[in-house]
Amino acid sequence: MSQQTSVSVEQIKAVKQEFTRFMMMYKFALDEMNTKINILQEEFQYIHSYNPIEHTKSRLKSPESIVKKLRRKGLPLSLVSVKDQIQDIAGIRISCSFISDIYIISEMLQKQKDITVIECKDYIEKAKPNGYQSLHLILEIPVFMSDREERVKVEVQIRTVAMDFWASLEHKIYYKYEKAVPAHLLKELKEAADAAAELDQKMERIHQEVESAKSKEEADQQVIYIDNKTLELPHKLIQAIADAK
Ligand code: 0O2
Repeated sequence: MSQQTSVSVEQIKAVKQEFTRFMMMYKFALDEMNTKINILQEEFQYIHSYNPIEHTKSRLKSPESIVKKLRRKGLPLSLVSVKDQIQDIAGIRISCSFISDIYIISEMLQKQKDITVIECKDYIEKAKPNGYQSLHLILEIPVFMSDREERVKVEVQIRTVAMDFWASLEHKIYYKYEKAVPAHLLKELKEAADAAAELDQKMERIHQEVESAKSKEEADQQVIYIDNKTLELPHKLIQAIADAK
């Protein structure tokens, strides 16, 4: 059944237009941030010969979720309060293989000149009581549109595949039980989070050992890899560049 409304067709049209423009700003911010992440990923692959990012997922918060969040926080229903108070309209989740990659990616993003770091929450250093682990950044980037420049916030969540696996299951359970999760499941979830954290630490140790062996091997090979091509570096060139430093 459609809701009774005193809003005219013209008003609805105008609001739709305004809201679309508003959300487009966040869509462009996501596009920009995704481009930044792709560049970092590709550059990292060349330098370290492995891909630090398993996958990324981005989303715009739905109008319904925006309204729910405003209500939950007791904020007025207006675009101004959305822009000022809701930090995750645009969200990107980056899944990495190893814990060290999370901090490398985070550093690389935070160092970029056009990015302002609004907030950094480290739930890896200090997990939430339920076991949730992730690194959360609220970053602000400029978005250039035809008639104006806007500074737009993007929430970037960086975590390992194991942390992501756990968080997805916990999220599903939380919603299935409408936030009243039985105590035995909470306990099992916490144990699963501890097991995931232990696995991440073990994988990190193995990764560090393999990386240090790889870097010794690579120093002996006089080649570089660009655009999937192997290019031989003449010894004379290596010598000259090394001497010039
Ligand atoms: P959704 O549907 O994923 O977007 P905020 O409410 O964002 O203003 P808060 O709660 O201090 O402030 O932010 P925090 O701690 O940085 O968490 C924000 C997001 O992290 C959440 O967004 C979740 O995506 C994720 N998150 C945080 N804690 C947990 C957790 O215990 N389990 C899982 N599975 N995810 C978590 P939303 O808006 O709550 O939900």
